[in-house]
Amino acid sequence: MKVTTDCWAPEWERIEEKVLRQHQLTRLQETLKQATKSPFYREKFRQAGLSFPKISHLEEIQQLPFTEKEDLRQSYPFGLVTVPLEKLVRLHASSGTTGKSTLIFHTKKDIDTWASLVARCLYMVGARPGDIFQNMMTYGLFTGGLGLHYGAEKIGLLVVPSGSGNTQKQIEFFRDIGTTLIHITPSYCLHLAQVVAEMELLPERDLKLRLAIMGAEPYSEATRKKLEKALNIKVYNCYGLSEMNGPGVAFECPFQHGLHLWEDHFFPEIIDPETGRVLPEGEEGELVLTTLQREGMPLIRYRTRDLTRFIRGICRCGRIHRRIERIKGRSDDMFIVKGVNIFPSQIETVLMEIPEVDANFLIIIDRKEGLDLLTVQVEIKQEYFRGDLQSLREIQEKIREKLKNTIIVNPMVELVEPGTIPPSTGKAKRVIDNRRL
Ligand code: DLL
Repeated sequence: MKVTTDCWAPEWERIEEKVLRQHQLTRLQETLKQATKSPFYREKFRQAGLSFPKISHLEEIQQLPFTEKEDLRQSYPFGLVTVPLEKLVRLHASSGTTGKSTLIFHTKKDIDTWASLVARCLYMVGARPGDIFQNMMTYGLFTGGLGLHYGAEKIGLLVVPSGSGNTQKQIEFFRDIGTTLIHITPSYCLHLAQVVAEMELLPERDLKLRLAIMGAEPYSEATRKKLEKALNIKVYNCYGLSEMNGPGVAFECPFQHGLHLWEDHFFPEIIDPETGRVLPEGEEGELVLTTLQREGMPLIRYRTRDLTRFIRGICRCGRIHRRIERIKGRSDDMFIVKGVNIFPSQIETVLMEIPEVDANFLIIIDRKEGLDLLTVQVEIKQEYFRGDLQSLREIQEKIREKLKNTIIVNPMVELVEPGTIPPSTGKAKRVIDNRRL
């Protein structure tokens, strides 16, 4: 593989460790000063007995209280804002929340900083002027659309803000204008690949796609491989959350051994979600992030609920920004069946390694007579429905066995034809837990 190690922002991407840590400390001190301008943090620090928190070593951040999603809800709408209204230029909101939305406000400087960060990510994986970038993420309050848009324009890519949905039209664009780069959720991309096949297009013959940026939800290596094969593209993982701007918090470099978390913008910690203690490097836990560059709404020790670990050592690309492993899932995504903890990503990993499985699956949990029942509906490629019943039964049994080996619980497996489960064009909803209804 030809690997590009060029940087968009060499002064930050090639920064030395010592200089980076000093920069983090300075930025952290400034961030704390800025945060205290918001009513929320003034009160939070007062309650923690810190009238003005001072930090002289990075480790001292551990003495500061966490910020949680619930804090943002309680402070709705402006409680965490640190600048006058006339300095704010953009509002985004976190997806998938119940009750009050989680609002994030940005100044002009925040938006510019975010765009530069995204440009860094895209450039790192080889996006260059001349690329045609179809941004197939929802534009709006969700950060996936606008977040990548400005970074891509900054590099000078030709941006097609097509948004999500209208899949056939999107594919016509691929063909007619020669799209080379897409940004899409993995679950929507699985559906896209299905429609490309239905339209009888051969990616290597009919399309010019070469790169896909994928994130906003967890996906396994098996899904990546499946999509790379189906669309003849290279897939790069992009992580982010609205509370930390959105996409671009961490991104894979061409060596694809974890995602570089941009430590000049965010101070990361991995904690034990139960005790809140910072874990030794390499242990899996919850990612906690502090903004280091944000002006309009800095966040201190924000609990992401995302589970990951730091990968030890320096990446072969030379960037010293620490890498995190692909996100396993959110601690609040985990469900318990018959006392066993299960993440949807475990089920996804098993299914996407099975060649007969098509694009989509759904996990349904019921409780009957006090017992939990786990059903996994799986779309199987059309050709297997043309065969005999016995071979379908064998596929069903194979899936059940493989799932049971991984998740311990014995699931019921239902095989369904492609297109039976409504496809998602954004973040997929994989679990229906009827016990919670
Ligand atoms: O999903 C921001 C984003 C947009 C990231 C486009 C990447 C690409 P939220 O809607 O606030 O923001 O959801 C954030 O999505 O806490 C994770 O649980 C999950 N998530 C985001 N990226 C990944 C990823 C956007 N690469 C929540 N892998 C986060 C796994 C991801 N989970």
